[in-house]
Amino acid sequence: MQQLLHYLGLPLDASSHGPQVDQMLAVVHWLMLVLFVGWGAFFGYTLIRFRKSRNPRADYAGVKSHVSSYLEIGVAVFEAILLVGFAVPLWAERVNEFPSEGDATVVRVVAEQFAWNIHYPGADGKFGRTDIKLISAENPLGLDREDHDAKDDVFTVNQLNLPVGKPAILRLSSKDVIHSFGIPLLRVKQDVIPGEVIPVWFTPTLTSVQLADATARTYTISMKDTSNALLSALVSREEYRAKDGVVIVSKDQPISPDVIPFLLQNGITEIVAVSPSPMEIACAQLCGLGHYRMRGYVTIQTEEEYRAWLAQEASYLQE
Ligand SMILES: [Cu+2]
Repeated sequence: MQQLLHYLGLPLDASSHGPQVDQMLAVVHWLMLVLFVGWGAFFGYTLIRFRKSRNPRADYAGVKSHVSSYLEIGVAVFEAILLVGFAVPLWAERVNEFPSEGDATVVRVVAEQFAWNIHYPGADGKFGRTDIKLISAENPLGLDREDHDAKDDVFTVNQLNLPVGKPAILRLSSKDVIHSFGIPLLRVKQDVIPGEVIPVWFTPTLTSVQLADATARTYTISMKDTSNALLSALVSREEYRAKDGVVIVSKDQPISPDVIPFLLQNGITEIVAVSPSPMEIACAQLCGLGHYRMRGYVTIQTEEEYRAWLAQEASYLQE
């Protein structure tokens, strides 16, 4: 069933709790498949069994057997088991068993129409004071730089970086309307409500590089425009050189339609490519006219890369 779900569009899982969510999805889909086939067959049976030619007069007493009631009870019991045995324990772990903040990466995520503001506490690990009156285009969080704790705080817009293998706690809030924070690859989705701070947590298990390797596919190139339009939205996962050694497409670079003839001239007919942003934050709540562009990018790094990135972001503060 998992294979089938992946085939139908279930993305790869890149979080430690993801397998439980996927198992739940698989079990629910099995139940739905059984119900669909079962009730469909039952419906077909009743159409034929109680057809007009065989039953010219209505039977006002109706069915005496209790088989359908027992079936109905059986389905209800199975659904109760799904709920109590699978869904509730899974959800309880998500909302009750938060890791301690000392062992986690803690980040604030402030949604607005139509962007995700990401607030890192900086080296001191403390989030600085924010004030609604200080909010401006340059200061979307309203961070009070006079506040001692705020001096080293770093923020980004639509770019969430996290270290791999370490729990991440995200404190979600909204400046305006209800949004929904969703990262399908991390099996995370949570509505973001103005006036409330709602935490979510997860542990990423794959770095963005590993994810790119896992999701890269081989594409056959040709002179057909349609396939090349698709390719131009991707980046190459490998370097491709001409016969004389000149690089035609570099690794991690976009594949421009202009280079396709050169690739073909050099006997290259297949190219390994991947989405430039394999992991995205999608707003999953219709939040206004710009909802479609409320998209953030997630980069999962090794601990060292993450620290280096944070240090680099912090270095811009001095300038
Ligand atoms: Cu939104």
